Formats: sequence, C-alpha cells, structure tokens
Amino acid sequence: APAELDERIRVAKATLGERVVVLGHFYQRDEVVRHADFVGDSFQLAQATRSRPNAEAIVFCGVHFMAETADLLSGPDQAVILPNLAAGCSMADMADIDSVTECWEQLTELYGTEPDADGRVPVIPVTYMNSSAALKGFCGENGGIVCTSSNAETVLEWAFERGQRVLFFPDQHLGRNTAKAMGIPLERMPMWNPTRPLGGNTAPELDSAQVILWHGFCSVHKRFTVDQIAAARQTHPGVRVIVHPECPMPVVDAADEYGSTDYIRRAIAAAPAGSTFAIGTEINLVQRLAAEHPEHTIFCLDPVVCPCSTMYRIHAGYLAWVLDALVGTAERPAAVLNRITVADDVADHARLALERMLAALP
Ligand code: CIZ
Repeated sequence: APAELDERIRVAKATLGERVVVLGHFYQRDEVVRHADFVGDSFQLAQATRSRPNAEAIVFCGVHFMAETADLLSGPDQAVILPNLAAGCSMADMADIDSVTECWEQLTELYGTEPDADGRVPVIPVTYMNSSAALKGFCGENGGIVCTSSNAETVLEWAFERGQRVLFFPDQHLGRNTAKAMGIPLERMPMWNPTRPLGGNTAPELDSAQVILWHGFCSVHKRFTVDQIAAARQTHPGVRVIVHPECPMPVVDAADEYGSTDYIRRAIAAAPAGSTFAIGTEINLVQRLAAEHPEHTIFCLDPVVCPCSTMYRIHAGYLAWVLDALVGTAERPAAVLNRITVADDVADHARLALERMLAALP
C-alpha cells in the first residue's frame, strides 16, 4: 500500500541518516520525488553527489546513464544505486559504442586526420549527457566533449574552435535545433545513415557537412506537434509556449521559446502572476510545476499523458527495497543492491569529456 511504502522509506532513511543520499530526477513520480534529498536534472544530480562526500550510498532515482554519470563524479568509496535496473533511456540506447566507432572509422577514412591551416581537426565528437559512459569515454579519448540541453550551444562553439565539423549523438533534435540556432543551414547538417554499407555515407552532403547528426530521439519529446501548439494558442490566447530542445525542429520553431528543464522551471518562476504556459516536456514535471505555481495556468501541450516510461520504472516499492537492504536486519546483513559502476578505463576518458564541458562553460 502507498502509505506503508512511504513509511518504510521514511524509517530506512532516518535509520541510515547521513550514510545515504537520495537523488530524484525532475521526471520521477511524485511518490519517489517526495523522498529525494536533491531534485534536479541529470547533471545537477550528478554534481549533487559531490555535496555529500560522506554518504556511502547514493540512491539515484533516474535512469541508467544518469547513475553512471553519478558514479563518474562521486567519490571512489561511494556506491551509486539504481533502484530498478530496467530503468534505461531509449534515446541513450540508440547510440551504442560499436555503431559510433564504425561511423567514426568511416568519417576518418573520408576526412582524414590532418588538421587544417587553423589547427582544427577534421571532426570533433560531441555526445549529449543522455548517453552511455562508453560514449562519453569515446568522446574523451577522441578529443570530444559532453553537452547537456542547457549548454549545447556553448559546447558546439567549443567544438568548432577545435574542429572543422562535429559528429553529434545520440539526439538528432537537440543537435539540429542547436546548430540551426547557431546559423548553420539545414543542408550542412546531414544525418548519418548507419544502415548503409562502408563507403555508402560518402554522399556529397558529407563534403560540406558542419554537423553530422545521429538518428536518436526522445520518445516523449518527439510526440509534441505543431498542431498542439496551434490548438493551445486557439484555446488560450496569449499563452506562452515553451518546449524542450529534444522536440522536433518544426515544434521548436513554432514555440515562443525552447530550453532545458531548468530553463523551463526558471522561466515559469520569473513570470508575472497570472501567466499562462503550454509546456512541451515530460508530464510529471509539468504537473509538478503546475502544483508549485498556483498563481499561473500551466498545462502540457500533449493532451494525452506522456510520461517517460523508463523513468516510470522506478516506483516507491523499488526505493523502499534498496533502502531496506542498506539497513539490513538481524537475519539479513546490510547489502548494496543494484550498484552501478563504470569500468576504470572508460571512466577516466568519460571524466575527461565531462571536465572539458565544465571548462567550456562561462
Ligand atoms: O538532462 C536531463 O536531465 C534531461 C533529461 C533533460 C533536461 O533538459 O534537463
């Protein structure tokens, strides 16, 4: 029963005290978020691990790549726990290390490895935070960098100072929307076609490419449409439409603004009371924002509920289970369940790519 689970979580957390920290992503269910010591986006949460260096266990209520990033940034003696190992990210899974390596080899064959007269290498790999540690490691090892939805433009500027072009993965929409906002024409951002045989990507558009996009997408954000925006404007004249940059380009173009989860939160918090917002992002977050801001009218652009189904795989039962295990009982010794670790050889390179991102920020 929900009340029982709530109580189990409270008791376990109180017993463990400072030994545990619970992190909750913005897209998590309310019954999970209410127990979080920190709530935030993936990167804010990974950084939050550093503010509790004495916690032996970090329970990450989010998805797999986020727990990996927390493991990269936390101390060596801290165990990062993902309450349900089935909580993955379908977008992150759309770029695997083997396919990206194969693409990289083909691009190297096509463009060579020699820097141009300004010292810029042929291609810089850029991975969105929503990717496996292996891909972050790939970027670290190959002169590349990580970005989040709030710093993608700054990171691409960093990349263009060092490279003639960028290979951007896994999210095509974040890559396209960001490159477009930087003035790069659409014909100079072709999509890599992983299904063509070797050499099949030597299409003319690759000759003039500035950003080579991967085919990944977020199954939640790709649901938003231009028609939904038109309907919101009709039913709520004066509505402010804000969408996430993981939405398709026509949707971003039709919105008033676009930005990361954190941008959306700050925009709503700064608006004069009585504002109306139609938001194109995950429903749990939109509903929470609506509850936190009764002074505004806030609704989700998609009238059919669009939760992040993999984030939903963490529910209060899993949280209670991993916390109870950390406490242990007289019969059952304390145990760390569902620990997420990144192998040392990958971790060093992945940290390098994350550090480059931090160094690139103003
Ligand atoms: O980075 C995150 O946590 C996600 C999924 C989106 C965002 O904009 O914060």
